[in-house]
Amino acid sequence: MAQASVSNTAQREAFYKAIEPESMTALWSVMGAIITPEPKSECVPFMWQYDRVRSRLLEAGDLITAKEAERRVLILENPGLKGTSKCTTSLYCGVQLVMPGEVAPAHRHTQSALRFVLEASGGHTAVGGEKTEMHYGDFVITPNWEWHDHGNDSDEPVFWLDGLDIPLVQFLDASFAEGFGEDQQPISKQQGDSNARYGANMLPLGYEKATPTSPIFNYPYDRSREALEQMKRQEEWDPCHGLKMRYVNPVDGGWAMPTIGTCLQLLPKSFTSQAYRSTDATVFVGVEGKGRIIVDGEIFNWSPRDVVVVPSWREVVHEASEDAVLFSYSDRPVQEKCGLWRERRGNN
Ligand code: 1HN
Repeated sequence: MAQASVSNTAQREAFYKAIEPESMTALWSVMGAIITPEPKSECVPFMWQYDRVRSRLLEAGDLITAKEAERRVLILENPGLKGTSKCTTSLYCGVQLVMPGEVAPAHRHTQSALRFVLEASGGHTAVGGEKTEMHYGDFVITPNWEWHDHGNDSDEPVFWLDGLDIPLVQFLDASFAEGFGEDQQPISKQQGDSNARYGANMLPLGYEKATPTSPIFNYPYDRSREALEQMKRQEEWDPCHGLKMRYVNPVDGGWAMPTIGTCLQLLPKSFTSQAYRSTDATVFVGVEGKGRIIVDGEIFNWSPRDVVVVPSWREVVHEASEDAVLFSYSDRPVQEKCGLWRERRGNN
C-alpha cells in the first residue's frame, strides 16, 4: 500500500527516531507492512510423515512418562514459525503418545482441543465426567475449561493428533489453566451418554444451548466414513473438494467447535481438483488411501496419518490415484464470525 510511495529523507528518519522513545510510530512508514493487499503469512506449506513422528515419539516414550510430562506430545511446529509452537498462525498441532497402563493427569484450560485418533486399540479420554474409547479416525472434542484426562488400558501404545486454538487464545491473552489434583476425574456418566442424548438426530426436549461447543464429544469414524461412502454413489463432486463434509454441533447446525472448524473429505480415485484458496490456513491429516496435495506447485505425497499444512491464501490442488480420505481443521469458524473468511475457486 502506501509504503512503496513513501520515501525516506534524513529529516523523516530523524523524526521517526525522535518519536520512538515516546512510544509513537508514523503509520505511513509501516502501513504497507500491516495492511497488505492480500494475506502474507510467515506460515509455510509443510508435511510431516507419520513414521518419523511416530518413531520420535516412541523415543520420547523412553525418556519421560506421560505423568511427568503431563502430556507426552511432539509439537508439529511450522518451519516458518520457529519457536512459536504454532502449526498455522492461529492453530497448534501435536501428536500425543500414551503408553500401555499410563495416565495423562486431569487438568483444564481455556484452550479448546480436538483429538484425531491415529492408532488405538483401547485408549480412552475422559471429559466432563464421561469416558470415551478411542478408535482410528475418531474426532474427539475437549471443550474449553472442561476437566480432561487420558489413559490407555490396552497393551499397545496409543497415538492421536491434538489440534488446539493455543495461538488464538495466546493472542487474546485469555489463557487460564489448572490441575485437577488427582490423576483421573470421577466418572459420573455411562459411556456413550453424550452420543445417546445428542448424537442420534434428536435432542432431549427442552434442551437449551449452554456452551458454544457441540455436546457430542466423540464423532466416531465409522459413522462419518459411512456417510461419505453413501454419498459417493451420487458422484456429485465439488470441483475443489471432492466430497467434503463438516462436523456439526447438532444444537444449532454450526461448527462443532467455536474456534476450530473440522471436516472429513473423500477424494475419489483419479480425482484432480480445481485450484482453490481460502483465508483459513488448514491442517490436513491423511486417513485412508494415498493422495497428493500441491501447494503453489510444491508437491506433498501423503499417506495415511501424514500431516500437511496449507497456509492462508495459498493455491491448493488435490489429487488422488485411489479413493482417499482426509480429515482437516482450520480457524474458519472464527473468520466467519468476524466476516473475514474468503475463498477463491480456480486459478487467477
Ligand atoms: C493438552 O491439554 C493436551 O489434554 C494436549 O491432551 C496438548 C498442548 C498444550 C496445552 C494443553 C491434552 C496440549 C494441551
